Amino acid sequence: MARVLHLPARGRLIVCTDLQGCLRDFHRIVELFDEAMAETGDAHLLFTGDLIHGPHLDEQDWPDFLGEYYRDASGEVIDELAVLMARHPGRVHALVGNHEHGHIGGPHTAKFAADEVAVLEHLLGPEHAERMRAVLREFALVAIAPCGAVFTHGAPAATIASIRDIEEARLDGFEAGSPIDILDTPVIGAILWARSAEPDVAARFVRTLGGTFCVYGHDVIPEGFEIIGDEQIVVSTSFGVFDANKVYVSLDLAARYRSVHDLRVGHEILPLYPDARPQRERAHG
Ligand SMILES: [Mn+2]
Repeated sequence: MARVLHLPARGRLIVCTDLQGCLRDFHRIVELFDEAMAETGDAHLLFTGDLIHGPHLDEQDWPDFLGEYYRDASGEVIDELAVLMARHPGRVHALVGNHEHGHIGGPHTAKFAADEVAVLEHLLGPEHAERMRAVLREFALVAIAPCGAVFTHGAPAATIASIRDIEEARLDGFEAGSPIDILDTPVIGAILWARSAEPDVAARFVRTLGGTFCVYGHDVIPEGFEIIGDEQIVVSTSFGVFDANKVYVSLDLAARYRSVHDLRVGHEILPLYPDARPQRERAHG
Protein backbone atom coordinates (compact mmCIF):
# COMPACT_ATOMS: atom_id res chain seq x y z
CA MET A 1 0.00 0.00 0.00
CA ALA A 2 1.18 3.50 -0.77
CA ARG A 3 2.55 5.37 2.25
CA VAL A 4 0.60 8.50 1.30
CA LEU A 5 -3.16 8.28 0.97
CA HIS A 6 -4.63 10.95 -1.32
CA LEU A 7 -8.21 11.78 -0.40
CA PRO A 8 -10.51 13.25 -3.07
CA ALA A 9 -11.69 16.86 -3.49
CA ARG A 10 -15.35 16.04 -2.94
CA GLY A 11 -17.57 14.38 -0.41
CA ARG A 12 -17.76 14.25 3.37
CA LEU A 13 -14.89 12.87 5.49
CA ILE A 14 -15.41 11.42 8.96
CA VAL A 15 -12.21 11.16 11.03
CA CYS A 16 -11.72 8.90 14.03
CA THR A 17 -8.58 8.81 16.20
CA ASP A 18 -7.28 6.20 18.66
CA LEU A 19 -9.80 3.41 19.39
CA GLN A 20 -7.33 1.10 21.16
CA GLY A 21 -9.65 -1.88 20.66
CA CYS A 22 -12.92 -0.18 21.66
CA LEU A 23 -15.53 -1.98 19.54
CA ARG A 24 -18.44 0.11 20.80
CA ASP A 25 -16.85 3.36 19.61
CA PHE A 26 -15.91 1.67 16.34
CA HIS A 27 -19.59 0.81 15.84
CA ARG A 28 -20.60 4.38 16.67
CA ILE A 29 -18.20 5.95 14.13
CA VAL A 30 -19.38 3.46 11.48
CA GLU A 31 -22.95 4.51 12.25
CA LEU A 32 -21.93 8.16 11.65
CA PHE A 33 -20.22 7.17 8.39
CA ASP A 34 -23.35 5.24 7.30
CA GLU A 35 -25.47 8.33 8.05
CA ALA A 36 -23.11 10.51 6.00
CA MET A 37 -23.29 8.00 3.13
CA ALA A 38 -27.10 8.00 3.30
CA GLU A 39 -27.23 11.82 3.36
CA THR A 40 -24.61 12.64 0.72
CA GLY A 41 -23.99 9.41 -1.19
CA ASP A 42 -20.31 10.37 -1.09
CA ALA A 43 -18.59 9.88 2.24
CA HIS A 44 -15.19 8.69 3.46
CA LEU A 45 -14.09 7.34 6.80
CA LEU A 46 -10.51 7.68 8.05
CA PHE A 47 -8.99 6.08 11.14
CA THR A 48 -5.74 7.77 12.18
CA GLY A 49 -4.13 4.69 13.74
CA ASP A 50 -4.02 2.87 17.08
CA LEU A 51 -7.22 0.96 16.37
CA ILE A 52 -5.80 -1.85 18.49
CA HIS A 53 -4.28 -2.66 21.90
CA GLY A 54 -6.56 -1.74 24.77
CA PRO A 55 -6.70 -2.74 28.41
CA HIS A 56 -7.93 -6.16 29.53
CA LEU A 57 -9.33 -5.06 32.90
CA ASP A 58 -12.44 -5.75 34.95
CA GLU A 59 -14.58 -2.71 35.68
CA GLN A 60 -13.60 -2.55 39.37
CA ASP A 61 -9.91 -2.42 38.43
CA TRP A 62 -10.39 0.32 35.85
CA PRO A 63 -8.69 3.62 36.77
CA ASP A 64 -10.46 6.92 36.03
CA PHE A 65 -7.64 8.23 33.85
CA LEU A 66 -8.48 5.57 31.22
CA GLY A 67 -11.82 7.31 30.62
CA GLU A 68 -14.94 5.32 29.74
CA TYR A 69 -14.84 1.62 30.62
CA TYR A 70 -14.53 -0.94 27.85
CA ARG A 71 -12.80 -4.22 27.26
CA ASP A 72 -10.24 -4.61 24.50
CA ALA A 73 -11.64 -6.16 21.33
CA SER A 74 -8.75 -5.48 18.94
CA GLY A 75 -9.26 -8.61 16.84
CA GLU A 76 -12.96 -7.83 16.25
CA VAL A 77 -12.20 -4.19 15.40
CA ILE A 78 -9.79 -5.18 12.60
CA ASP A 79 -12.10 -7.99 11.38
CA GLU A 80 -15.01 -5.57 11.14
CA LEU A 81 -12.81 -2.90 9.56
CA ALA A 82 -11.85 -5.36 6.81
CA VAL A 83 -15.53 -6.14 6.17
CA LEU A 84 -16.36 -2.43 6.05
CA MET A 85 -13.49 -1.72 3.64
CA ALA A 86 -14.72 -4.48 1.34
CA ARG A 87 -18.30 -3.19 1.50
CA HIS A 88 -17.23 0.40 0.62
CA PRO A 89 -14.25 0.09 -1.76
CA GLY A 90 -12.00 3.16 -1.67
CA ARG A 91 -14.05 4.89 1.03
CA VAL A 92 -12.75 3.43 4.29
CA HIS A 93 -9.13 4.23 5.14
CA ALA A 94 -6.70 3.83 8.00
CA LEU A 95 -3.27 5.08 8.99
CA VAL A 96 -0.62 3.11 10.83
CA GLY A 97 -0.27 4.01 14.50
CA ASN A 98 2.62 3.01 16.71
CA HIS A 99 0.47 0.11 17.98
CA GLU A 100 -0.22 -1.29 14.48
CA HIS A 101 3.42 -0.77 13.57
CA GLY A 102 4.46 -3.32 16.20
CA HIS A 103 2.72 -6.05 14.16
CA ILE A 104 4.25 -5.09 10.81
CA GLY A 105 7.88 -4.33 11.50
CA GLY A 106 7.90 -1.81 14.33
CA PRO A 107 9.05 -2.06 17.93
CA HIS A 108 6.60 -3.93 20.15
CA THR A 109 4.51 -1.59 22.28
CA ALA A 110 4.17 -2.02 26.04
CA LYS A 111 1.25 0.16 27.08
CA PHE A 112 -0.99 -2.46 28.76
CA ALA A 113 1.29 -5.52 28.62
CA ALA A 114 5.04 -6.07 28.48
CA ASP A 115 4.63 -7.05 24.82
CA GLU A 116 1.20 -6.17 23.45
CA VAL A 117 2.04 -7.49 20.00
CA ALA A 118 2.77 -10.95 21.41
CA VAL A 119 -0.31 -10.87 23.66
CA LEU A 120 -2.72 -9.97 20.84
CA GLU A 121 -1.23 -12.40 18.31
CA HIS A 122 -1.34 -15.17 20.92
CA LEU A 123 -5.00 -14.39 21.68
CA LEU A 124 -5.87 -14.49 17.97
CA GLY A 125 -3.86 -17.57 17.07
CA PRO A 126 -1.53 -17.80 14.06
CA GLU A 127 -4.07 -17.74 11.22
CA HIS A 128 -6.16 -14.91 12.59
CA ALA A 129 -2.99 -12.95 13.44
CA GLU A 130 -1.75 -13.30 9.87
CA ARG A 131 -5.14 -12.13 8.59
CA MET A 132 -4.90 -9.09 10.86
CA ARG A 133 -1.34 -8.29 9.74
CA ALA A 134 -2.48 -8.43 6.11
CA VAL A 135 -5.07 -5.74 6.88
CA LEU A 136 -2.57 -3.59 8.80
CA ARG A 137 -0.01 -3.77 5.97
CA GLU A 138 -2.45 -1.87 3.75
CA PHE A 139 -2.57 1.14 6.11
CA ALA A 140 -0.95 4.38 4.92
CA LEU A 141 1.45 6.53 6.94
CA VAL A 142 0.02 9.95 6.09
CA ALA A 143 -3.21 11.09 4.42
CA ILE A 144 -3.64 14.38 2.59
CA ALA A 145 -6.71 16.07 1.18
CA PRO A 146 -7.11 18.99 -1.26
CA CYS A 147 -9.24 20.71 1.40
CA GLY A 148 -5.97 21.48 3.22
CA ALA A 149 -6.09 18.67 5.76
CA VAL A 150 -3.11 16.47 6.51
CA PHE A 151 -3.54 13.44 8.76
CA THR A 152 -0.91 11.65 10.81
CA HIS A 153 -1.00 9.33 13.80
CA GLY A 154 1.36 11.30 16.03
CA ALA A 155 2.31 14.93 15.89
CA PRO A 156 3.55 16.41 12.57
CA ALA A 157 7.04 16.78 14.02
CA ALA A 158 8.94 15.21 11.13
CA THR A 159 11.32 17.23 8.99
CA ILE A 160 10.70 16.39 5.35
CA ALA A 161 12.10 17.87 2.16
CA SER A 162 9.22 16.65 -0.01
CA ILE A 163 6.38 14.16 -0.14
CA ARG A 164 8.89 11.56 -1.37
CA ASP A 165 10.37 11.34 2.13
CA ILE A 166 7.06 9.85 3.23
CA GLU A 167 6.39 7.84 0.08
CA GLU A 168 9.76 6.13 0.49
CA ALA A 169 9.65 5.65 4.26
CA ARG A 170 10.17 2.04 5.34
CA LEU A 171 8.19 0.50 8.17
CA ASP A 172 9.98 -2.82 8.47
CA GLY A 173 13.13 -3.78 10.32
CA PHE A 174 12.46 -2.21 13.72
CA GLU A 175 11.27 -5.36 15.55
CA ALA A 176 14.34 -5.59 17.71
CA GLY A 177 14.45 -1.90 18.55
CA SER A 178 12.74 -0.12 21.38
CA PRO A 179 10.32 2.79 21.03
CA ILE A 180 13.16 4.98 22.33
CA ASP A 181 15.35 4.05 19.33
CA ILE A 182 12.64 4.64 16.79
CA LEU A 183 12.01 8.16 18.04
CA ASP A 184 15.33 9.11 16.44
CA THR A 185 14.42 7.50 13.11
CA PRO A 186 13.77 10.21 10.54
CA VAL A 187 10.17 10.65 9.36
CA ILE A 188 8.44 7.61 10.88
CA GLY A 189 9.89 8.11 14.37
CA ALA A 190 8.16 11.46 14.68
CA ILE A 191 5.01 10.59 12.74
CA LEU A 192 4.29 7.46 14.79
CA TRP A 193 5.51 8.52 18.23
CA ALA A 194 5.75 12.32 18.69
CA ARG A 195 3.21 13.77 21.13
CA SER A 196 3.74 17.36 20.08
CA ALA A 197 5.32 19.44 17.34
CA GLU A 198 6.65 22.98 17.52
CA PRO A 199 4.35 25.28 15.53
CA ASP A 200 7.05 26.17 12.99
CA VAL A 201 7.94 22.48 12.46
CA ALA A 202 4.27 21.55 12.03
CA ALA A 203 3.75 24.47 9.64
CA ARG A 204 6.65 23.35 7.44
CA PHE A 205 5.42 19.76 7.46
CA VAL A 206 1.87 20.55 6.36
CA ARG A 207 2.99 23.13 3.77
CA THR A 208 5.47 20.70 2.25
CA LEU A 209 2.50 18.40 1.69
CA GLY A 210 0.37 21.20 0.23
CA GLY A 211 -1.83 21.37 3.32
CA THR A 212 -2.84 24.03 5.81
CA PHE A 213 -3.40 22.02 9.00
CA CYS A 214 -2.88 18.60 10.53
CA VAL A 215 -5.29 16.34 12.42
CA TYR A 216 -3.83 13.67 14.68
CA GLY A 217 -4.35 11.67 17.86
CA HIS A 218 -1.84 9.42 19.67
CA ASP A 219 -2.02 11.50 22.85
CA VAL A 220 -5.11 11.67 25.06
CA ILE A 221 -6.89 15.00 25.34
CA PRO A 222 -9.35 14.46 28.22
CA GLU A 223 -11.55 17.35 26.95
CA GLY A 224 -11.71 15.74 23.49
CA PHE A 225 -9.52 18.03 21.40
CA GLU A 226 -6.81 20.66 21.56
CA ILE A 227 -5.81 23.26 18.97
CA ILE A 228 -2.14 24.22 18.85
CA GLY A 229 -0.97 27.23 16.84
CA ASP A 230 -2.51 27.65 13.40
CA GLU A 231 -1.80 24.17 12.03
CA GLN A 232 -2.53 21.49 14.61
CA ILE A 233 -5.55 19.81 16.17
CA VAL A 234 -5.15 16.83 18.49
CA VAL A 235 -8.36 14.80 18.63
CA SER A 236 -9.47 12.11 21.07
CA THR A 237 -12.36 10.13 19.61
CA SER A 238 -12.27 7.20 21.99
CA PHE A 239 -9.38 6.06 24.13
CA GLY A 240 -8.75 7.66 27.52
CA VAL A 241 -11.82 9.87 27.36
CA PHE A 242 -15.31 9.73 28.88
CA ASP A 243 -18.20 9.41 26.42
CA ALA A 244 -19.38 13.02 26.86
CA ASN A 245 -15.95 14.35 25.80
CA LYS A 246 -15.24 12.04 22.84
CA VAL A 247 -14.81 14.04 19.64
CA TYR A 248 -14.58 13.21 15.95
CA VAL A 249 -13.93 15.44 12.95
CA SER A 250 -16.19 15.87 9.93
CA LEU A 251 -14.80 17.73 6.91
CA ASP A 252 -16.20 18.95 3.62
CA LEU A 253 -13.62 17.59 1.18
CA ALA A 254 -14.74 20.15 -1.43
CA ALA A 255 -13.94 23.09 0.88
CA ARG A 256 -10.57 24.79 1.38
CA TYR A 257 -9.71 25.31 5.03
CA ARG A 258 -7.20 28.17 5.45
CA SER A 259 -5.97 27.06 8.88
CA VAL A 260 -7.03 24.90 11.79
CA HIS A 261 -9.07 27.86 13.03
CA ASP A 262 -11.57 27.23 10.23
CA LEU A 263 -12.69 24.12 12.11
CA ARG A 264 -15.74 25.00 14.21
CA VAL A 265 -17.16 23.24 17.23
CA GLY A 266 -20.57 21.89 16.24
CA HIS A 267 -19.70 21.78 12.53
CA GLU A 268 -16.31 20.14 11.90
CA ILE A 269 -15.56 19.25 15.53
CA LEU A 270 -18.38 17.05 16.79
CA PRO A 271 -19.26 14.95 19.84
CA LEU A 272 -19.18 11.19 19.27
CA TYR A 273 -22.05 10.83 21.76
CA PRO A 274 -24.09 14.08 21.74
CA ASP A 275 -26.48 12.74 24.39
CA ALA A 276 -23.90 11.43 26.87
CA ARG A 277 -24.07 12.89 30.38
CA PRO A 278 -20.88 14.55 31.61
CA GLN A 279 -18.86 12.38 33.99
CA ARG A 280 -19.19 15.06 36.72
CA GLU A 281 -22.99 14.69 36.74
CA ARG A 282 -22.82 10.91 36.71
CA ALA A 283 -20.37 10.84 39.63
CA HIS A 284 -22.94 12.73 41.70
CA GLY A 285 -25.72 10.35 40.69
MN1 LIG B 1 -0.23 6.06 19.43
